[in-house]
Amino acid sequence: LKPPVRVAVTGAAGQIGYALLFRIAAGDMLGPDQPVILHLLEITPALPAAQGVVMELNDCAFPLLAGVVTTDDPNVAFSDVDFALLVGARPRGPGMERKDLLEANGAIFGPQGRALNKHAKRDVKVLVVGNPANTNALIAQANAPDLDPRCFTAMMRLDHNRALSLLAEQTDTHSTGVKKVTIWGNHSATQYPDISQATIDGTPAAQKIGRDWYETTFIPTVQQRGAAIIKARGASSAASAASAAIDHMRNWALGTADGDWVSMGIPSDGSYGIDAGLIYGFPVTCSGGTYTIVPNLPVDDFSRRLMDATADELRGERDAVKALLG
Ligand code: NAX
Repeated sequence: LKPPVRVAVTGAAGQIGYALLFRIAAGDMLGPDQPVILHLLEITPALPAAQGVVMELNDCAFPLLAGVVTTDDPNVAFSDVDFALLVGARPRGPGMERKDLLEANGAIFGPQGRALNKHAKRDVKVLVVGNPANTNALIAQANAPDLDPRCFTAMMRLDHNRALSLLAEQTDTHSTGVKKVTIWGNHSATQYPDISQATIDGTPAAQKIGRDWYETTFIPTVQQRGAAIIKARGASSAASAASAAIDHMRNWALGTADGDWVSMGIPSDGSYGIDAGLIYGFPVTCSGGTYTIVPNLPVDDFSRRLMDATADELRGERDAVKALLG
């Protein structure tokens, strides 16, 4: 076994936390030879519930679980962490405008960014799941000036996995046969699920599915899937969100498969005409613990329009939280 690594999870007593922690402790995220010490961050009133989760974690007697720290102090939660999954966020309340939501979350992700800046390992891998994920990641990053900006990422992987699954279902194949799908932009209804480069069992996806289905069914279904889950379940995606978070971190830490890529929300370097610095969903490959944007993909007019629309939304969110970006 390797020496243990420290993995922080915020919102640990929430529904995604409950689906996530047991899989991390079981080795699904970092592999069967990697012990983990979990750092659970919750708000003070939720600490008793978090303690209940710790009791259950202990009751699993996981071979890879090397310790659990539970706290309501980000300075403790992020001390020496190698990985941080920022799940806890302020949900939209009744009558809350988007601007209020962004600001309420700024009050969470600003201080968490500062605590990461002070206490986390210098090569910490941060994944923001809590919505609005891309802009929350931007806020945390802006408040962590001593960390590499590339330490901060946002989750597009649930959208990516949804797209794989929907394409597989439509073509009567398995999601493992679907490659090179990209979710560009914001984790929101403006995201652009792009199959222009995708293959299904080795055949270009465009030859297997109709353009009309792609534009009028596939794209809106992926964009609206979160709302459809809420309608069906009466609660937002939790196990699938946790599974996507595990996939994101595993690929970032351990690499992506040859001949394929994944979608991650990462700081734009200006690639594909996206403003440098925006946390935007790109197609990436990962190796040796770093991610690289897949270069030189062709972008047609249809794609350009949708990629720009979701970038516009992210610019609007960035402007709305300008005061929190230092
Ligand atoms: P829950 O409300 O079940 O849990 C959130 C937990 O976070 C609560 O226990 C709360 O006490 C805690 N929390 C709040 N503020 C905190 C703080 N400052 N520090 C530490 N903990 C804090 O929500 P859940 O269903 O787990 O969802 C969590 C977040 O994920 C939400 O923002 C949700 O919108 C977002 N999602 C993001 C997805 C994505 O693809 N990026 C998909 C799923 C999900 O909707």
